[in-house]
Amino acid sequence: MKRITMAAICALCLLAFPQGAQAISTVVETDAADLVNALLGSGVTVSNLSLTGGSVSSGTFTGGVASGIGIDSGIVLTSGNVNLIDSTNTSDGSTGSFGGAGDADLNALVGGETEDATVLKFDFTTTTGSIFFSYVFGSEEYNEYVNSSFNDVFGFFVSGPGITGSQNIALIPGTSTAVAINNVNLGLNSGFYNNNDPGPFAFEYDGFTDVFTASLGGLQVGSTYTLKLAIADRGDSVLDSGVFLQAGSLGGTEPGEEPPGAAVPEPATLTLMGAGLVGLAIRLRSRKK
Ligand SMILES: [Ca+2]
Ligand SMILES: [Ca+2]
Ligand SMILES: [Ca+2]
Repeated sequence: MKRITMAAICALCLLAFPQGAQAISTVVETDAADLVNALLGSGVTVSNLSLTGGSVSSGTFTGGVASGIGIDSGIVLTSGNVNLIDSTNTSDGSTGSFGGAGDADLNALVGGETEDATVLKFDFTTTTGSIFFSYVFGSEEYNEYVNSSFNDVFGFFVSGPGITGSQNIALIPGTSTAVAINNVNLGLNSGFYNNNDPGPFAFEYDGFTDVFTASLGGLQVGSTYTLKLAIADRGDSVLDSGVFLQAGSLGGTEPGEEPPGAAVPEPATLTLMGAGLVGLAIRLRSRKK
């Protein structure tokens, strides 16, 4: 009861917060090829694309720099509803709950069952022996549910020749620690964390990371590997989390570096209009027995 009362007070604070004009814009996209093509840069080729998740749990976004998240455009995978993201922080607990299954690799990362997983998976080859891409992780679980069992998580899992099982390359910089609610927040690795509760960013999620680069070297040039991008709720299926991947950043060289003998790729132009659906739900959790 105390939790609900506090949530109601926080929600009123959020409603009173001034609304900005430059919110991030999102559009639902559930075609795996369209998502991967938006992410793809140079030095990597892809095949065997697949997407599992909810009907509105994946999409594209624009206006990310204006909103303050540090990546201007790209694709977004969530544990809920991408339509809830494109506003200022209007709710303390925006939720898309689609009754989806969890993901075994994510269960292993957090030591328990996950729910509402969205998984984009494909095979790739690299011309450089490496892969790179840039991303931001954000969540509605911040800051109230830090260090609780509601430890929403995502992972970028690479498998293939020379790799035992699968290797998660979504790590806090300079560590072997997975990026998750309980691992990067106001109290832990806070230098990589941006608080948005109740503002100031034109973005629904209550907190988010800096822009991180996922990378893996030592791959065999021309050999086929699998990359699985996965995100899910932990503890229950409510309060969304999302990972935002930069358009054109999946490539064989570090973002911002020109590959040997190649022209600098033109940034993909996305002309996408967002549908403005705003979640105003006060946080009321429905716990599993
Ligand atoms: Ca959910
Ligand atoms: Ca929020
Ligand atoms: Ca959640």
